Amino acid sequence: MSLLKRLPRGRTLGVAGTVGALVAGGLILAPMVSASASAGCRVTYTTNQWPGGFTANIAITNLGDPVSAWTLGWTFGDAGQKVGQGWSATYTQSGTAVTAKSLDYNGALATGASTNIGFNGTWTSANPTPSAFTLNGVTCTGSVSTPPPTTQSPTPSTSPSSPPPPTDTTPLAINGQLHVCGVNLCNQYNKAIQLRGMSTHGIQWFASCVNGSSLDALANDWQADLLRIAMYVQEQGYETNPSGFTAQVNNYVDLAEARGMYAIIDFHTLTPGDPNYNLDRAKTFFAAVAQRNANKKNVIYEIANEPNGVSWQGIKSYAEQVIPIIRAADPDAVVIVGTRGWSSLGVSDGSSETEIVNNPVNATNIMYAFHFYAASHRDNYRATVSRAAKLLPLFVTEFGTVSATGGGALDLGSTGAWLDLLDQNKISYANWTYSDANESSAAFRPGTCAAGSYTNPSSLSESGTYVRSRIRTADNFPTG
Ligand code: IDC
Repeated sequence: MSLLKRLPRGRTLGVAGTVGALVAGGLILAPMVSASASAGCRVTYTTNQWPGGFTANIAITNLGDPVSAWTLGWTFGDAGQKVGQGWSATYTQSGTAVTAKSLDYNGALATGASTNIGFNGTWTSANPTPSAFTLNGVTCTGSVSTPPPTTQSPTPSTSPSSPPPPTDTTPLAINGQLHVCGVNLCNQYNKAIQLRGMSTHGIQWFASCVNGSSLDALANDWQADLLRIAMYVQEQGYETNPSGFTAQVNNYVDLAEARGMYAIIDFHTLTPGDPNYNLDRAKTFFAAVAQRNANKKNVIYEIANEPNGVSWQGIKSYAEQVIPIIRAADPDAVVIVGTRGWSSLGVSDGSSETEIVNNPVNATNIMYAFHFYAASHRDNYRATVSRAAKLLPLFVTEFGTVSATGGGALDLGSTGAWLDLLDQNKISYANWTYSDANESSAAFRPGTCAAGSYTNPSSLSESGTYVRSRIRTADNFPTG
């Protein structure tokens, strides 16, 4: 894929302006002998706050010897302050004491190197500035030997804590291991990105459309970043042959990886809609795929396709049982949680994103799924996504250009409005389906997969022609 020409669009959380900035600085005695182990750190803690909530952004600079992993500790000034969803670290809180532990990709900090982490939190009676920052147990006071700037400085591009420039131009090579940062998906350079790609149809029915040749077309002709692997659990899916479907999914992960694409492993629950019906299967399946793919950088886990007929509390309970199983095997992967009302953020059940904002899944590095079918879901759904995109990390793991049946007439006006909204908010998406099913949502005309004619323009359906043209535009992944 080519490196891109559009500048990345910056985005900020839609909350009140910066109200607090603290530099935990000062002086300590510099070591007298330069060869002795030295320690020290500087922390800049900045918050945006609003009644009851806040976002904290924390810049950590290592002023001591290089470290390969770090734990930042601090003390909240008020017992009512609580860490909610965080990014770029694993957070634990006990009373007013908080620790943030580094992840695999940001643990190494050379002398003078900086890294940024953050979290969304809540507060009750007061939101005072925290104090007593420590890095690996050493108090962060700054250092007289290398006078720190008084404000956060950007990480130098030569810093050993920054990954080296990519040597290849595929989406995977450029972006590397992904993580959630605020409401965005971020790459190995801690920059917000949007992934655009296609979902398979049910792999129990359309395996003939997922192979080296079709994925060559997806990576090269479509210039896609992403393959979603839709593994139905019912309807002749996983439940009929767990080991066979697990192997099939792993094979597709490898095919995507070899072509520099990300792969979403979609546990495609649909009917019944309560994911807890499949809880034991989910635990078995995700333990296996997370262990097998732990060292890959291209895997994203989607734990329940479209919960329906189930409360948010029921979905959250399911997520809080499945996510730890994934984390135990593959700690740094992004996990996507389905939402109420067929992953409509609750809207199709008469609810809204508020139920999630007020009661988020208790886990870090997660995103929430939103699905739409452009001919069925229009302005009120778009208004919800516009609002929710400022509060929750969203991933459109499935959308159609057609009606929610997967068939019927296309609505390209509505599809265009949707994709513009997703582009503006850097929300990643996958289109239903990269198949030749005899339904208008399919990207290829019937017979294409048997013929292997994926790059023939006449093989594309009307939907495929439009979606390919949107996916093919330059990505402009930021690296600096
Ligand atoms: C549809 C398929 C269709 C299949 C049906 C039942 O397109 O061929 O018969 O599922 O398995 C979703 C679901 C997705 C649906 C799709 C279209 O995630 O499985 O696929 N859709 O109805 N949510 C909204 C629409």
